[in-house]
Amino acid sequence: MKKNIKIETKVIHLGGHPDPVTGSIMPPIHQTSTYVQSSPGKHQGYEYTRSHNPTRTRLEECLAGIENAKYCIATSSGMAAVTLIVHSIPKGQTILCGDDVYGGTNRLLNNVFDKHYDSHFIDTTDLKLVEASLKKHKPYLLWIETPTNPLLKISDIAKISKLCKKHKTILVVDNTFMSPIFQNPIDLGADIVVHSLTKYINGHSDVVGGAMMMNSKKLYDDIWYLQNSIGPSQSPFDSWLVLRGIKTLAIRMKAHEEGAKEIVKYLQKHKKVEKLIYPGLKDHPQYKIAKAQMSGFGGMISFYIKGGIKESRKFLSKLKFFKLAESLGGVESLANHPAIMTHASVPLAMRKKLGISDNLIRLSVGIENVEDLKKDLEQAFK
Ligand code: P1T
Repeated sequence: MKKNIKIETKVIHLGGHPDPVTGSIMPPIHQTSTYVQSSPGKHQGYEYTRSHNPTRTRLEECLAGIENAKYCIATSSGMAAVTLIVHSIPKGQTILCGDDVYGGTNRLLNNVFDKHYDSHFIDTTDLKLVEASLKKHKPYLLWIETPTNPLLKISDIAKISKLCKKHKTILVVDNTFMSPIFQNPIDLGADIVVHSLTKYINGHSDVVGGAMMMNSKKLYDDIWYLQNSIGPSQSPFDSWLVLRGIKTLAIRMKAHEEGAKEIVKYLQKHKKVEKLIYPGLKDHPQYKIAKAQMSGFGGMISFYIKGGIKESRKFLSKLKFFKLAESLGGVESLANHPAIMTHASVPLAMRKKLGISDNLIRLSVGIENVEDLKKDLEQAFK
């Protein structure tokens, strides 16, 4: 059934079968830490909420289904999902990672897991470099974001997946920016898909959560073992909130994209914009790949404002509907200054090389009326 139904239907129905006891159409919140056993070891599949919880199970069923995967593990944050995956690598192995990733992912690999693994950061939009690095470093795992945070670079998932298979490297794709509505990395050959549920999937800026989806039972079992041992499982209430948020994911993503396209048109003509980055622009260096592997271009826009830190600060502090805050993907529009906020932990030399400079601004376009959003940007530019 799952394969034949469209994603707009999946987001409403997966994980949502009526409660067998009461018929309640919405799943109950199993706000419990433990479960009564009839005799030692005799239970109904649930022993303790760190290990399993029925509300979390509903969420995991839904998340696996919308990413066309067999298994899902829902975690207490996006970073918890990243941590569990990296932890599953045998000691002494090497990780290859895209050079432009969320600042927290960079920090985790550079400053936390550096005691256990070597990490190399490369531009994964360059397939020759990817192949050469796979040959040279023989990494256990290749981690990519596409589109990247914050520069919206696009990597070719299908081609990278083929290279990874050839070199026996696990390919992980962080799909947070597109959500399963616009991109399904498993279908393109990724071994694991990761999400910060905090963003589009929950969509209402009231939950921090993460998830990973995969088809391999071995990967699932190994990582679930770590989840159970280390403990960053998603709580029942937050699982329920995310399950509720997902129901509108399809219409929200379309509204985010519609708004973003209008804002892009407005920014394109603006004399105070030095450079605009959006995967749906024909002059985006990977436009063709974006068009082929994504079914939408999403709601994230990055641009360089003319000037430097002074102009960025002035613009950002004048915005009214666009709230100046970390995070993205909620119904409300957000603006972010990556160099000072989300990517401050990326080493300065790397930021400079990538172009995460003082005049780079990232927008997460919400689903407000787009004319109001444009007026907001205009008064801040003025
Ligand atoms: O914040 P958390 O739920 O732990 O998710 C981490 C994370 C993972 N992957 C990507 C692509 C992300 O963007 C994030 C978090 N990002 C922000 C908070 C941000 O403003 O970019």
